[in-house]
Amino acid sequence: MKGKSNFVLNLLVFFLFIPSILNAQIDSSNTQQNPPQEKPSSLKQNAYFHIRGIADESNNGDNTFQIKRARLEFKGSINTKIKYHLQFEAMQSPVIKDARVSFLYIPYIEVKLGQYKVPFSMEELTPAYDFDLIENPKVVSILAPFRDVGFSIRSDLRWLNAEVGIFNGNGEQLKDNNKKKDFNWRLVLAPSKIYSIGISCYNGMNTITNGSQKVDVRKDRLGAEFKFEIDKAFIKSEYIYGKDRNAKSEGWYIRLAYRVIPNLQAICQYEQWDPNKDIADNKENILTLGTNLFVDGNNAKIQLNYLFVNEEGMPIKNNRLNIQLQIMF
Ligand SMILES: [Ca+2]
Ligand SMILES: [Ca+2]
Repeated sequence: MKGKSNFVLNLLVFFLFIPSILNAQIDSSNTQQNPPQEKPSSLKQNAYFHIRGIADESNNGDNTFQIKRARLEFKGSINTKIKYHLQFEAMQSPVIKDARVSFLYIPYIEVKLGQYKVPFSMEELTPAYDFDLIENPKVVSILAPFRDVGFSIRSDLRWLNAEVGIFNGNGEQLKDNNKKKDFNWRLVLAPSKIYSIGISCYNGMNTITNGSQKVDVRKDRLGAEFKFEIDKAFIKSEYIYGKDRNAKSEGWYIRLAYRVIPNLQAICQYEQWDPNKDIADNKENILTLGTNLFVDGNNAKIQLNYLFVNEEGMPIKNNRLNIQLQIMF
């Protein structure tokens, strides 16, 4: 796996730098005659919050209203070559979610630095105000690496988007607790505007405390994703495999959505989650039926989801109803 990863990394670096070298040559001749005009800085700020209601039929499940998110976001650029993104979660005391700077000095190349979502899985990389459903599929919320501190290099071409990154491996706002850095890449091909296909890979090392001993354990992830989108409908699907120490887990989902009328979207998702591949009959199969009512686009949106949760072994009463109001301004 490691040999393969290195090979793919070399291939990625090769593809990432070819266009930049070619364009650097073209640009160097152009810039002598026409030095680029620096644009004034820009700032786009927004805030959004989620008011959620949950009715879970299981004995110890939630039956509650809650404020799920209250986020403040500042995005913009200092000049044509430096962009930034700062996001706070303000539910209790403010917590930094994103603190990222992007350098755009090389054509087609973005160098990102700071704390942000690790490039892995299209669902994980979707901002929370754009989620199709109230909850992420279980495989994404459990296996996909979320935000971390580090840096990555991204190249966005018309039909190819590639990103390679190195992160602490410990999550949001945490320093590294070992000498190893986690390595990650994602490659998405979009040969046409209506569909894209991608793969993500993550290889890391977690240091855990076992009694008085510190032990290094591997954390590996492999993901595949597919999206097909036409005017009123889309299909999205992802598969993620995870290995933590020797435990292997995996899951997938397929989601269909259709705009019944311009303001109303109907969604159906089927997902499967296997928390341990070495144990039989322990998979969870969840069917989610949902609607999104766009009262005012994403600025005022009401989401209603019902989850039919089916266990492979002994069935449990644990279906649930989620309702969420999103306000964004
Ligand atoms: Ca580390
Ligand atoms: Ca059940």
